[in-house]
Amino acid sequence: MTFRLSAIALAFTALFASGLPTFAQDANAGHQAEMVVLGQIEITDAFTRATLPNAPVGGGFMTITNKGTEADRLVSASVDIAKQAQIHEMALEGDVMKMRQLKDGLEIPAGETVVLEPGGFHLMFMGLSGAIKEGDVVPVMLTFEKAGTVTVDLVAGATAANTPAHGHE
Ligand SMILES: [Cu+2]
Repeated sequence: MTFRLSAIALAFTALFASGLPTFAQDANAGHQAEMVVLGQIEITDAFTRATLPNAPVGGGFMTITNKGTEADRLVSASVDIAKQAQIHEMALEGDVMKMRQLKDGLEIPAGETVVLEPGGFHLMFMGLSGAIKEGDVVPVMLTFEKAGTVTVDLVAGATAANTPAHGHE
């Protein structure tokens, strides 16, 4: 499949490209990501990616499961290393990959699992104060509408630009 991408979309794609199924495991190698439990919410496989020097943005990824019988919603996130953390989705519109902020947050339906991953839902750290280096641990504070607030450590894996060719060309 060929995607037509603008230069900006291409830069984001480099950061969030999918097609790296082993990445989450690699990111957590030697630092087994613990499950974070907050009420009925369970968070696993949290990771970020190293950024190139002077990169303006970084990404946050994780798996969120709602064990409860009522829907909850991830309404906001914050990190110390960036001016703000936004909740984004990335999706194909036609054959163009677009990303947009979810201003109302991200619903976690009752009894379901929502995955934040490269190429899909993600946290986006806007205005990084410095590069994220591989192996860094980036604490991110997440606020859910019902479950409340919790801090999750994101382990930084390699930057996408350093990984071997993947499925976007
Ligand atoms: Cu984004």
